[in-house]
Amino acid sequence: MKLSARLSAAVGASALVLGAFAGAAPVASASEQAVTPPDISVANVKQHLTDLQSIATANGGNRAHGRTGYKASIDFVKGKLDAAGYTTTLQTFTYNGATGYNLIADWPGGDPNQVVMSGSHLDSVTAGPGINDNGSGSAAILETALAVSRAQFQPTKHLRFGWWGAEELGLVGSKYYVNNLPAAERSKISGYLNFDMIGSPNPGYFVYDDDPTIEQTFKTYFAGLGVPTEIETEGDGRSDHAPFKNVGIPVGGLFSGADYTKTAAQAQKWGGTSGQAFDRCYHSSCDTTANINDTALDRNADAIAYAVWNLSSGSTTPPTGTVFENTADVSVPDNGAAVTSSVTVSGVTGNAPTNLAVGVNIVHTYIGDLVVDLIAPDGSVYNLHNRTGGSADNINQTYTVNASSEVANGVWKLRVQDKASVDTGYINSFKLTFP
Ligand code: DTR
Ligand code: ZN
Ligand code: ZN
Repeated sequence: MKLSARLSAAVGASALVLGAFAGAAPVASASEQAVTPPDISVANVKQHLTDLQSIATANGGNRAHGRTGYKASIDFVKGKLDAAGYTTTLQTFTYNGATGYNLIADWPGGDPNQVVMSGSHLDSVTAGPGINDNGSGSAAILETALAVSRAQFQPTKHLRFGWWGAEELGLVGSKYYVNNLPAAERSKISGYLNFDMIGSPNPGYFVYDDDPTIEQTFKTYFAGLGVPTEIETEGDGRSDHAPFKNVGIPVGGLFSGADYTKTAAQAQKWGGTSGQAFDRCYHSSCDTTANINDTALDRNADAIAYAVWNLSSGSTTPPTGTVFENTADVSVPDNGAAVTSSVTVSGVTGNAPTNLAVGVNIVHTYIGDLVVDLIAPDGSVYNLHNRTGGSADNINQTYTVNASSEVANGVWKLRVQDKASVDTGYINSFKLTFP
C-alpha cells in the first residue's frame, strides 16, 4: 500500500487540470486551460541523433554501458545542458565491473516540493548505435530541456530531466537513482515521464496507461493532432518508469513500438506496414539514423514539450489528501466470477467523507460487460459502474462516493465482474483518497 501525494485525474476533453494533486482534483477552471509550449524542432532533435551516431561510430559502433561510447554520449548531453544553464549532476554506479553514469539536470526555479521529471535511457545495446533505442527519447528530452532554457520558462513546479545508464542490462541506472533517492525526495516527484523508443520507423502511437492525469495529457495532445493512440499495455516493467512506479510515483510516457508486429488495424489507423515490426532494427546494428520515422519523432517530441509545460504550470495548490492505493494487476475472468482489489485504510479518524475519491483504473476492451462496485469494510456495496459504455475501452475514472456512513479504517474492496463473453481485461489500480 502506498501513501503519497499523487496526481489525480480530472481532465476535461479540451481543458487540462495542471498537475492537481491527491483527492478529488478540481475540474480545470477557465484560467487553467492548456498552455502551448514552443514547437520542438525535429531538425534539432535529428541533429542530436546525428551527433550520437558520430559518437557511436567513433567508439566501436555502440554507446553501451561500460564502453567509451556511453561516457562520450553522457559528456555530449551534459555539455549542452551546462551551456544552457542547467544544474547538472553526474551520478556514478558500478555494474558488471564497469562504471555507469546517470545524468540528472535540474532547471533552476519552481517549487522544489513539486518536481516534474522526464527521463530516457541513453545507453544502447552493444550490437549497434541505438539511435531509436534510445537516442530518440534522449534527444527529444534534450531538445525539450534546451527549449525550456531558450524560453526561460519559469513554471510553478520544478523541472528535472534524467538520462539513464545501463537500461539495457535491466533498468540498472534508473533503479540506482530511485533506490538512492531518500523517501522525502521521492515524495516530491509529482510525476515521472518516460520516453524510450519514440521514433520507430514503422511507428505506433502508444501512451502509457499509468497515472490518469499524465495519460490524459498525452491523449489530449494527440487528439488535437487527430492522431489516434493506443494504451501501452506490455510495457509494465519494460523501461525506466518501472522503478519510479514501484515506489508509488505517478508515471507516464510514450512509445512508438519495438519488435512487436503492427497489425492491419493499426496500419489502417496509423499508416505504415502491417505484418512488419514497429522497429525491425530493434537491438540491431541497423538501429542508425536511417532507422527513424521523422513524423513520429516530431509528434512525440512536441507531445513531450506539451506535457512538460502543462504538468508543471498552473497555480493549483495541491489539496491535502491521504491516498491508499493498490496497483497490483488483477485479471478479470471473461463472463466469470467477480474479482477484487483491496486497500487497507488505517490512521483515518472517524467515518469516511461525503466526497471519498475512488480512483478506478481497469484495462478492458468492452466496458459494457462490467459491473464495478466499491465494498466498504462492513460489506456495504456502492455501485460505481453497471454495464454502461458499450464497446468503449478501459475505465479510467475517479468516482466521488458519499461514504459518510462508513467507518473509514478497515479493508475496502473494488469488486469487478465481467458479465458477457469475448472481451477481457484486468484491474490496473484501485485508489482511495481521503481529502
Ligand atoms: N525495454 C525497452 C524497449 C521496450 C520494449 N517494450 C517496451 C514498452 C515500453 C517502453 C519500452 C519498451 C528497451 O529495449 O530499451
Ligand atoms: Zn533496448
Ligand atoms: Zn530502450
